Amino acid sequence: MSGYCRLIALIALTVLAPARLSADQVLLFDDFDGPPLNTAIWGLATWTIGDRTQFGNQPEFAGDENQAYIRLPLDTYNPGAPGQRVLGTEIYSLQNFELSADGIEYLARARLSETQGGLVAAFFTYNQRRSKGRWLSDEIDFEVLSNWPGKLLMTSWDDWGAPGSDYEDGVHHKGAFPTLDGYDWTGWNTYAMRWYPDRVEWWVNEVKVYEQSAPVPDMAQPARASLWAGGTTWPDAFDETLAPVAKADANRRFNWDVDYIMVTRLGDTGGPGPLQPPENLAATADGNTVHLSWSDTTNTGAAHNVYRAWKPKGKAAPDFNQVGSVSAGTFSYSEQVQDGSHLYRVTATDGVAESAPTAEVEVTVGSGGKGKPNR
Ligand SMILES: [Ca+2]
Ligand SMILES: [Ca+2]
Repeated sequence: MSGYCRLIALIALTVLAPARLSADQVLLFDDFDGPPLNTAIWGLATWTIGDRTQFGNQPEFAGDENQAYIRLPLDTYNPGAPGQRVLGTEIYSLQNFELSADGIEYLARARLSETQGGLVAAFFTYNQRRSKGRWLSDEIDFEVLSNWPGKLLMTSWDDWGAPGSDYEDGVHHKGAFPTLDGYDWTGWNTYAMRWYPDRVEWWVNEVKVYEQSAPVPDMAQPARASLWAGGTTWPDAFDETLAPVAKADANRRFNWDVDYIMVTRLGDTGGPGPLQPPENLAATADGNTVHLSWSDTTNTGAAHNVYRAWKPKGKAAPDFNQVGSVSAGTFSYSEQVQDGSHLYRVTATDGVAESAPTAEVEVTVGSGGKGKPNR
């Protein structure tokens, strides 16, 4: 396709593209309003994590006057490995959610009403794939480490396990562990991870508390929640007093309570609207100089492209070629042209997208007659 035809195609696409005003779309919602766990939505982990937690515990349901919720328990007595591993719980959505242009939000309301150290209570995403003999994982996390009142760990991962992967390398792993004003993980809080093509945001109680532009996962991700015991290889999360016990009557139980989990494909209503055509395009001639002017009240900060047409005899539609552009804040354009009649139109552009064109204006210079191709 010649550049000329490509330009026409671009304009046609611009005109035909529908306004992008999609609303949020809920992809998953579970209010955990009573047993049993909906196994059409959720799986239960059975693997081990760290060096002393076995998953496979059974969630329970509870409620108070305000809400019903699921409890993800951790027992220090594990009948499958007494005195060896505690028995934790992880639920994970069977559905993986694809990243979309306007973002995916993973939202949960949860509490860890415990004061025992060594617990890791997580709301997160995780997926992995096999590549060249390695497992590569993508992940976004909220993690409450019960060793640290008032703090919250937020991390993203991309292709973790690829050659060169290292903690805080900014490519495969990066995170933050701030103390948040007024934050108390022993009470109910909402936790939202917003996953965009160019960044990840972490929101607590509808306030953005952290954001980073790398790493950004790209694999489709399920929603997950878990409670486990940090291992000796993770000193920030480890507490030796949270130890596996050998006898059932010595068991202690801790719970990560989750009121609901919701996954939403975000609409684009939060961003600027699509570019609109400029208005009031007018043309005057002074000798062989054409002066164009227009106004633009809707595209703050946009530049403008100027197009001129030559309409060969017998051709149904004029062929417009871009002849110039002006930077933001300029609403006029002048040029020398050959004798003839010329058609003009103007678009707004932000450097990526381009608006539909204005209505055409015609101006005749010199002795008139048909204009010449402007190439
Ligand atoms: Ca990846
Ligand atoms: Ca609920």
